[in-house]
Amino acid sequence: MRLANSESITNFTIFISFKTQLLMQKINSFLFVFLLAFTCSAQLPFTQTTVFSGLNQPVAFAIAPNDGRFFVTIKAGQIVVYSSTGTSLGTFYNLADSTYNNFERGLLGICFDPDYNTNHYVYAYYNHRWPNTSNGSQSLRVIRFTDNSNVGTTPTVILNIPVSNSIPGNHVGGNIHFRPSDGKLYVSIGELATPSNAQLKTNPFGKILRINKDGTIPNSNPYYDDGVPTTLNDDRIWEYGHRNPFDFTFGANDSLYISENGENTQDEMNLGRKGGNYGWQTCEGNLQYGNSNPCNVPGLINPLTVWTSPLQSVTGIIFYSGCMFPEYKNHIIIGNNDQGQIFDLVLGNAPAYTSVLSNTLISDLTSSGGLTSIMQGADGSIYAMNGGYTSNGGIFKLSRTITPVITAGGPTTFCQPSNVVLSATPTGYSYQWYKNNVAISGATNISYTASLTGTYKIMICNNSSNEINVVRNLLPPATVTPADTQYFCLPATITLNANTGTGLSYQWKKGSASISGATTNSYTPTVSGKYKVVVTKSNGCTRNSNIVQVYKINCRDENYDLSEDDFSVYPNPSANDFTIDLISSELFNLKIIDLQGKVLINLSEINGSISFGEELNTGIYLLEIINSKGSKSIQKIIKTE
Ligand SMILES: [Ca+2]
Ligand SMILES: [Ca+2]
Repeated sequence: MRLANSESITNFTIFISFKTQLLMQKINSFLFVFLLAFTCSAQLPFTQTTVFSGLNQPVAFAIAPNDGRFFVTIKAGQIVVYSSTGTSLGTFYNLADSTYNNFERGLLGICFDPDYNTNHYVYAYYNHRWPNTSNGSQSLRVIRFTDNSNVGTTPTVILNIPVSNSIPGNHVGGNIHFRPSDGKLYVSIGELATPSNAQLKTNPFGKILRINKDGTIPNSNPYYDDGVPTTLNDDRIWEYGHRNPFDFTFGANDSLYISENGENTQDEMNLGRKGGNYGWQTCEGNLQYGNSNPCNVPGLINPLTVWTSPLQSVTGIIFYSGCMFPEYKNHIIIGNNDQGQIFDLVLGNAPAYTSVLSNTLISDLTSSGGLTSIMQGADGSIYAMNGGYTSNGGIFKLSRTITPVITAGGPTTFCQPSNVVLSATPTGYSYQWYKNNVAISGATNISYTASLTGTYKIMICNNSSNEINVVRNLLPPATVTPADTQYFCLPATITLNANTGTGLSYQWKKGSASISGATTNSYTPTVSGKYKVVVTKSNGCTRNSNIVQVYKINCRDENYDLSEDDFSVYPNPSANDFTIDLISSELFNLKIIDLQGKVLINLSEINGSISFGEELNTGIYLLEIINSKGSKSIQKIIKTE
C-alpha cells in the first residue's frame, strides 16, 4: 500500500508540505467542482457528511455485514470500531507492539469473512516486526481475529511472508478482500519498490495473491506447481507485473478491478485476469516506461484506464451496485490520495463491464489528507476514508435522502373488474410494490395497477412510501335460468328466474330497454325477444346477466280447423329429415318457415306420405299445412344436430 505519490518522499513532514501546496489548488478549483456537481446531477444530488473523524492515520476500513459497524485500521497498529452512525465502540485489537509503523508500513488492509455472520472472522494485513526494533524480523502478514462484541479474540496468522529488513518501506502492502464467487482471499502486494520483483513468478511482490481463507494455497491458482511458495513458482500468485496495486474490488459478472499507482507518468485501473501480466516495469500505464511512447507488448495487459501526470495516487475502489445512486449503478467509484477526489468511471461491455467509457470527477472531499479506502454501505451510501498521513482522519458519507410518495390515478374504491393505477415518485430508481406488507412479485415499475383490495405502498432503497387503501367491491351474481333459448307455444308461458341473494335488486330488460315494473327476481315474457336482468348489490356494484332468447310461437292456430287427426309429423325433433303422413286423400300445400318469417320450403299439391327438411340447418321452424279448402295448421318442428 502506498500513501504518498513521489518516490522522493521519504518522510511524513515532506508529504504534509506537498499536501499544503495541493490545498491551494483545491481551493481555487473548489467552486467550479461544486457548481459542476450541482449542475450535472441536479436531479440526483448527494449530500456529504462526516460519520466520524479525529483518527490519527487511519488507512482502511470494512463495514460489518450484519449491522454496518466500521472496522478501521490505524497505521500504528490498532483496529478500532465505530457504530454505523459513528459512535466509537472502542479498540478491537492493538497490534502496535508488533506493527512496523514506518513510511508506508503499518497496519493496512482489513476485511470480513464472507461467512462473518456465522464465524465472526475479521482479517487484517500488517507489516509485522518482532522484536519490534531495528534488527527485528519483518514479515508481511494477514492475521485473523474472531469478533466477540467488538473485541478481537483468537488472533491467528494465516499468511506470513518474511521480508528482508533492508527493503525500502514503500509498496509493501496490503489490501485484502474475499472474492464472492470463489470464497478465496485476494491480497495486493507492491513490488517492495524493486521493479524487477514484478516480473518474477518466484516471489509474491508486485502481485495479486489468492489463498484459501485458512492460508493454504488453492491448486487452481495459475502458477501452482509444488504447493510450496518458496520453491519454483510462488503458488499463491493470481496475477503479476504490478508496481503497486493499491486496492481492488469485484464487480458484476465477477470482474476484478484494481487501482494501481504509477511512478511518473500514469496511474492505472486494471482488469484483473487469472495469470495476467500487467507490464511493470516494461510499461507504466499505457506508455513505455521512461518515455511517452505507447506500450503495446504482446502478453502484457494494458490498463482499462489511466490518470496522467501529475499523478494523484488512485486508491480505494468499488464497483457500485447500490440502490441509492442509480446514476452510478455498475460504475467504478474510485478515490485518490493526493487530492482527496472521487471519480465516477462509466463502464462498457456489459455485463462483464470490461471497458471504461468515461471518467468524471464527482467529489473533492478533503482539505487535509487523502482518500485511502472507499466502501459501499448496505443502503447504497458511498463511504470514503480520509486517511493516510493525516492526524484527523475519518470517514465521509455520500448519501441521498429518498422519500417515496405514491398517488392514485383515480377512485380507490371501485367495483370489480375495475382497477386504479398507483404511481410513485421520485423517478429513476429501482422499485418494489407491496400489498399488505408483502412484496408483489414482478411489481417493480414506477407505477402499479391495483385491482384487488389491500393496503399498497412502494419501497425505494429500503425507504417506504405512504400507504393507500384500495377497496374492490365484488359484483353480485347475475344468472338467469333457464339459460338457453326458450320457445313457448301460446297460450303457455315461460318464466325466467334470476338468482336470489341478500341486498340484491333487479331490473329486467328486453334488449337494452328496461321493462317497466319488472323489478323482482323473476319475469314472465309475453313477446319474443332477448331478455336479461341487471342485478344491483347494496355496495352499488351491478352486473348484467346472461341473455336468454325467447320465442313466442303460434304453434297451432286455433282459428283454423285442421286437427292433429288430419296429419302427423315424425320424428320431431329430427336430426335428418321429417316425414309427414297426410291422412286425407285431398291435396295440401306445405311450407317450412323460419322464425324470421322467411319461407324455406314450399311444396304444392301433395298428399300421402312425403319426407322433407333434410337440408334444414339446426333450429326451430314452423310447419304450415293448408288444404284445398283453406283449412290450416301451424306446428313447430325442431331440427337437431
Ligand atoms: Ca512453488
Ligand atoms: Ca501496468
